[in-house]
Amino acid sequence: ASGKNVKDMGAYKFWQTQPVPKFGEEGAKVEDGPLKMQKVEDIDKEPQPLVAGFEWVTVDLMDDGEIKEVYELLNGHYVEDDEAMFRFNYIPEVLRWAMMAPGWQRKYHIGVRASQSRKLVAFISAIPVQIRVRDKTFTSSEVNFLCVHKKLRGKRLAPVLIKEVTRISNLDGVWQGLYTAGVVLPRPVSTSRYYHRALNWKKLHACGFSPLPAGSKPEYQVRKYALPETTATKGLREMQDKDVDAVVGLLKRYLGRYNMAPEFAAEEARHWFLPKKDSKQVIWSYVVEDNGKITDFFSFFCVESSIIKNNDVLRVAYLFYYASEAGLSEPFDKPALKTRLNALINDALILAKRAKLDVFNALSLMDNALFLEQQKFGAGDGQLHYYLFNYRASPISGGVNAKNQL
Ligand code: NHW
Repeated sequence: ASGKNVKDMGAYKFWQTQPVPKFGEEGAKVEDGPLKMQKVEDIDKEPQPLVAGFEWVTVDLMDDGEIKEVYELLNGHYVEDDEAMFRFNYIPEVLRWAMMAPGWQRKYHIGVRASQSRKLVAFISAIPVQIRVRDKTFTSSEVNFLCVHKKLRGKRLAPVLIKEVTRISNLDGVWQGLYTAGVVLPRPVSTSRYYHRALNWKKLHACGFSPLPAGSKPEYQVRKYALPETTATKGLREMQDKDVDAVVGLLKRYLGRYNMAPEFAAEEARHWFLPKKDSKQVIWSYVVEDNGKITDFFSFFCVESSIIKNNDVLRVAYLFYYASEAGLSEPFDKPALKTRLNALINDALILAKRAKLDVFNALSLMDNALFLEQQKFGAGDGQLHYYLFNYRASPISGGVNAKNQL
């Protein structure tokens, strides 16, 4: 999470020109809403020109050769940890899942090529999402995979890419953006911390991810993180296509407890949660069925990280969405939700281990504070900041941002 940790807007030459809230205004009592209003007819019809020798392209992610080029750019140049030990390794299956969600359009898979060599040297993408902030729901472009080749860093290409994805969105009548980053920019709407739970402690230790705590021994650590072979929750099974509507309904009610959340249409839930059986598994989703009723749901996905020093990969599970009737009782029953989430997440850990994943990550958001410690997650160094573009919203607690007091 490098970058300027200063809260001086003048330090942000690009961001100070953009419709984003400024530091220092956090406490001001203002209504949530757009910062800048524009009309489609006032938006440039053409992209900003690039410096000589480079040209804009759109990338065809259906094409195996082109997706491989995006894969290779990100594999060599995308996000690393502070010590440059690990770098995300987004395999094509994950890239397609992330960038070809319902509503995707090729024009949002924006690349920059070197004119002569045709090499892909920069990339940015977006997909449309429905996002609810408090009681308002709006369409926004969720921007991801911004990447500039290491040799072209520091040349102000990132702002040009960001302006291009903004222009394409605006021409579609989309005026808001949503994105996350490890770096501090003006100005997060919410901030979360990463937590990690070892599944394969030996491998995590060998690659330098998990240190041996002072006074401990490797065998103690292995024992600490041991998990049963089989899950414990009665009625737990893989989510199937027939569960989509029930999951959407349950999620809508459960996510209603938070100040900021996506709204999933059935077709989106199908895309995000049901594994594709014909390619490498990216997403795992489970439901609990009790007398024909879906009472609980959880999901996790896998993104590999390259271990830079030895050409191996870590298979990292990320907790995705979950929901439980236990959080929806009136009045709210916090101990009941805590017990239920611990049971569900313990089962998620068992299933992730069975899928040969090495570590399970979760953020300090949703109701995760109710299980992180008990399930032996440890706080990481990384933070994840959530941002909205052209939308002012008073800050949303990143810890546990449920409306119920937890
Ligand atoms: S966050 C991951 C971003 N990617 C990486 O970290 C990969 C490794 N790094 C790189 O490739 C998930 C480069 O370092 C990048 C910057 C490309 C990051 N977000 O070209 P210059 C996402 O993909 C600002 C936003 O010289 P560079 C979300 C920086 O503060 N801005 O830098 C992406 C400075 O501006 P300032 C970032 O190192 C969301 C300017 O870039 C940023 O060669 C995008 C410097 O540019 C970041 N992660 O390239 C926003 N990192 O004001 C979408 C740096 O300080 C907004 N910067 O002078 C919404 C648009 C849609 C709106 C719809 C209406």
